[in-house]
Amino acid sequence: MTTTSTLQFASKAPKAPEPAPQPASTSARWRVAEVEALFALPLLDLMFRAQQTHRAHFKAGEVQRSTLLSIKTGGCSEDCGYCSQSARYHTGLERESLMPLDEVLEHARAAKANGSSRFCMGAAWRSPKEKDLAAVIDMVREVKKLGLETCVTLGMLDAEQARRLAEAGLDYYNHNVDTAPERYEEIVTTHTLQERFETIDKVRAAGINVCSGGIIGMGEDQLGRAGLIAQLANLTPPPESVPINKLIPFPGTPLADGSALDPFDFVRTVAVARITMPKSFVRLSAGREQMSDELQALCFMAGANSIFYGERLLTADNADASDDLSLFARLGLVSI
Ligand code: SAM
Ligand code: DTB
Ligand code: SF4
Repeated sequence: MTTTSTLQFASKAPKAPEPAPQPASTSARWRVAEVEALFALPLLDLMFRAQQTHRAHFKAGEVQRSTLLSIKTGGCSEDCGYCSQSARYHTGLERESLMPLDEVLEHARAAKANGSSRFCMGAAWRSPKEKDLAAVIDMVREVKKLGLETCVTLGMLDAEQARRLAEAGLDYYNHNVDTAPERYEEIVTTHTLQERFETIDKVRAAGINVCSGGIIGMGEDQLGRAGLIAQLANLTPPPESVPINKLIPFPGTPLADGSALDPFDFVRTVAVARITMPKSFVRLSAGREQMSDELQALCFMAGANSIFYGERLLTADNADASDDLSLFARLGLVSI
């Protein structure tokens, strides 16, 4: 080591990172401009802050694993522009009716045996009909008996439906806000963002944990990502679980062509979610199959502490479980 280089280095003592913006008071809402300012931080400062926040609330390296199952596939009345399951688009997806209970339980047992702690059942409905809800309630009861946490995503609920799901022991309800408020109507026209919030409120009032997040890579800019994260962070309380999906472009959907997304902007979104929702589980969700190990490692450093685990998401392939196990081993991650 030469003295010159040491001296040069010492003369440029690292400056402490600029304090990043915080909401004005503890009860304050995050203003979109404050969240945008987080996005604008140099990546390494943002990552440092996200790690600090993460370590203040979670054990570093512990990652929760959820397994997804599509219990009713395709034929959905809604027109969500990203979705392979909307009946309005020709995506080549075969419709399937509601899966029988014994088949669901087979998948749930396999998920448990593979080390998942939560089993998430998804149905392509605008909202569940009475007969369907009764069947899903049986599924929730029986999956819970296996010792798994339960999550379902069934579309819009009324208060009574939420109460009955809670009574069956449902732990989480997934209902994403998906994008910034300004863009919602560009992506979906058959229901409103306000209706999404109403369902989230009913779920919360019934005592069920909320899982709500969004999709990155639908042509939004940094302001759009800030708008998405701000509305999630401003839920009181923020969702217990925040899935950050990367758009999987499906041929036949309006978003089939996708849009260019700088992978670092995906990492930034995870980091900003971590900082603004310090106690929430932030889940690295759809799109992981296309991500390199290095990109996923950056997402874990940015504060992601949950993944979907298992060969399938709902209709799309997920990252290989064996690749995930090897990645966990290489990164020293522990599943919880
Ligand atoms: N019908 C229910 C609903 O809309 O809430 C549940 C199923 S829906 C498929 C659940 C979530 O999956 C969506 O809100 C969206 O965030 C995500 N998703 C759907 N298609 C996707 C895609 N092509 N790429 C990334 N995420 C997607
Ligand atoms: C969420 O935010 N992502 C999951 C889960 N919640 C239901 C669904 C991802 C779906 C990806 C596309 C597909 O498999 O059809
Ligand atoms: Fe797809 Fe859910 Fe929208 Fe139906 S409501 S089109 S399943 S995202």
